[in-house]
Amino acid sequence: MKTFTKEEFRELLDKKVRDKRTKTLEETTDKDLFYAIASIIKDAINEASIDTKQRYIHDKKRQVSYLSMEFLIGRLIESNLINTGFKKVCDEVLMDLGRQPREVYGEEQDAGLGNGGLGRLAACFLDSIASLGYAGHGFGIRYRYGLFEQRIVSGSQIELPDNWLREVYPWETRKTDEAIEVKFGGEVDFTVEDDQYIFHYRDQEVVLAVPYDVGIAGYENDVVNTLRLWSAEVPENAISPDQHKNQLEYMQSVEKISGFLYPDDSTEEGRFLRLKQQYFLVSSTIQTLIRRFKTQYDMSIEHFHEKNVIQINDTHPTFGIPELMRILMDEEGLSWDEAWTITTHTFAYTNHTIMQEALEKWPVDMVKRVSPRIYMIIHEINERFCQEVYLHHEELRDRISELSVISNDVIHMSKLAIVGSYSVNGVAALHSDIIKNYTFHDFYRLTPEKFNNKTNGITHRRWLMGANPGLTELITDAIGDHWIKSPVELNQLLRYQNDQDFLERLAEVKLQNKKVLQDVIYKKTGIEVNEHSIFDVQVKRLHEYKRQLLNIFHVIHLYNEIKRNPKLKMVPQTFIFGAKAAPSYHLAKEIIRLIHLVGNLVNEDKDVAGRIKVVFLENYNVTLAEYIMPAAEISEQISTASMEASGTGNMKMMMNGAVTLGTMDGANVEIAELVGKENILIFGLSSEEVIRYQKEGGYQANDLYRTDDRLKSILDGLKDGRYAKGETFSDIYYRILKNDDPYFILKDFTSYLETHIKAVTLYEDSQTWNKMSLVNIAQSGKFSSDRTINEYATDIWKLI
Ligand code: GPQ
Repeated sequence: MKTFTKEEFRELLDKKVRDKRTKTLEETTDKDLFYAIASIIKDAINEASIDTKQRYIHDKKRQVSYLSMEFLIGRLIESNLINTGFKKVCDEVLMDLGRQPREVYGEEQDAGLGNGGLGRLAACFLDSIASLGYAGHGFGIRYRYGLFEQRIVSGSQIELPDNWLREVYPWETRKTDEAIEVKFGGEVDFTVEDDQYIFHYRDQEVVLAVPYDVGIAGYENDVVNTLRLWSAEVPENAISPDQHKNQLEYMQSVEKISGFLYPDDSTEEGRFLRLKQQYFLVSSTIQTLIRRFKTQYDMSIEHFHEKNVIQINDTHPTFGIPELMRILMDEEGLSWDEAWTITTHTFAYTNHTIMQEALEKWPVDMVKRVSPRIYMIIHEINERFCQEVYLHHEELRDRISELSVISNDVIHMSKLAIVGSYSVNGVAALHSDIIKNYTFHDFYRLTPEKFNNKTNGITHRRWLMGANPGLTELITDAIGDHWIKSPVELNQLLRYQNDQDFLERLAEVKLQNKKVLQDVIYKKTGIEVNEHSIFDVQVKRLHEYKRQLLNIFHVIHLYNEIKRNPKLKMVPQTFIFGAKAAPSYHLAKEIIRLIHLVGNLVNEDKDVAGRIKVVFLENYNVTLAEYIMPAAEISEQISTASMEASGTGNMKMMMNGAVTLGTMDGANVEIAELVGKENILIFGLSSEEVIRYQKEGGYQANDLYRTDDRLKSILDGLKDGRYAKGETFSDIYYRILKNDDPYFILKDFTSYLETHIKAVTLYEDSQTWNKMSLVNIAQSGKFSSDRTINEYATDIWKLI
């Protein structure tokens, strides 16, 4: 990558603002500067992207395609500045101009093309793939509207459309000449010629998939890979098929395919649209990969899998398996067996959940409507698979109905993904064990060699270097900058465990970051928080299994204690929440309302006198996370054990020096192993205990409600309106007492409480706490997504 002196960069910036914004530097707004800087970066990225691509073609590189319905990118400007090496000079030039770099970079709209962890993981992976120099590209959908913008009105969540493309998105390039036709619906029949089935397709709806490419720059290595986002358009000159009234309506119905991330799944129409999105992504992507293979590699199609691996991010892109079969057979003329060998050597599947209700299932009828040929192929895959089990795996004969991909006219996508892939991985050690021993145990018995673990990671370039420059500098001052290319070397920091001076500097960095967040909180909510209070943070999607309810129950308990004894001495604590609830998830929305109303009660009560405060930050997104993670002190990772596949917020906070207060779930288990039990706060049931209760029963929430006065008071308050000026929360109350507390909130309450008391005691001894914080940072190198991607590249993708 080019390097610039300050003078050169300033000159270039001057030229760009004149050229792109018809202004002089002096006249520019922050937005003008943002677009001018983005344009400078993009020129450099484009150059490097051309070189990277030519090198891959020349070397006939084996490439990985990461298929995901979600990429939760956030802003790109800072991470692009870091990776291209322009950050320092750009910051300096802006400051010379009397501008605040953070304000200028803040002009970028978040690209929120994902819901939460799964989508953010995909974005971190792209950063690591490029930074490690692997040939790998992302494929997703360019949703016109990303994850909704959350507003809170009288404590309740309201969703607004996320109009992220209102202005030009500076990082994308539209590639009309590489558009692909995706064909939906219609009918298929076949004729037999020379013992070969020939399939004939009729009356299909043709949709044009137009790619928008976003360059993904590696860290100071001149590598630029691509994230290709598909947009749905009406093909030129296409005329509305009969069922649509007019051309405008037809265009709108086509464009809907890339209209919204996660269309409403509470209606049949919304679910059908989601299915069309999935097929749209895989068909356009796989057609492209086949086309590239044929033009760029001098090999026959039988060798496709030697040069391509397709990683599917959860089951959402699983229709890629029958789609590749279809293209290989119907368009490339291969036999079933030839096509199956190639397909099952191409796909690798990552599972991200064991929650039964989240395992995708599609009704046969719906799949037939999207593509009858794809359904036919799935049916045939399953017939042959069941036959194989029957004939060659006698020990599993009585399990065939459980193994079958299709049952009761429903397609089980995880089963299809396992049958069609050569690798199946979970995202943390515990989760991968649960998959093998419980969720997919029958498949594990059948093909144990497919199953493996790849513990998640996060890019330390965004989550440490980008979000926490103060800590980055402190670390580099102490141990040099080797850790940037080799994050496990953060463990060199362990040398400073007992260095009082260093620990104080660490605490000072944290305090400064808390002040920055304090300011954000004040601007967004008007709440004044004490920067010396403990910043206790739970930020993640709102889900019952993540147990934000347990957290707010604890707050209610503290409030009750203060009311009972107004003189109670207490270390000040600020409980910070950020969470979006799925629009149709009623209970999740009720929990948001509860957090708000309890927050109002606590924050306004004179008796509390600032000892505890509750902050709910509206519209939690990647950018907000970049302010929160560096300021967190207690990282709440309190899912019901066995239910959080991995978690990645836990890693982000650990890397920024927070201490985890959590259950033995997901990647928390690995955090605990690394830092040792004196540097983490663990509570609650183990995953085995939870799984045993689920299977065998034996836990009754009502017993605890009756015998524990603290719980009785908290729960009764939900019904009598005492927290919320008469407003009640009966649905939450009944969920716990009538549905028998499916997430074990009451069961884990006491140990959660005790662990908080322990946390506060440790915090009061600042030397001890700072040391705990340091050990967490020092051991966080494992959770760089560079480690994760090296494992994928070696064990699954075979790129090296
Ligand atoms: N996850 Cl299946 C999502 O964010 N969305 C999903 O649809 C599914 C999983 C999360 C999972 O809950 C977290 O535990 C993981 O850390 C994350 O995926 C990335 O693997």
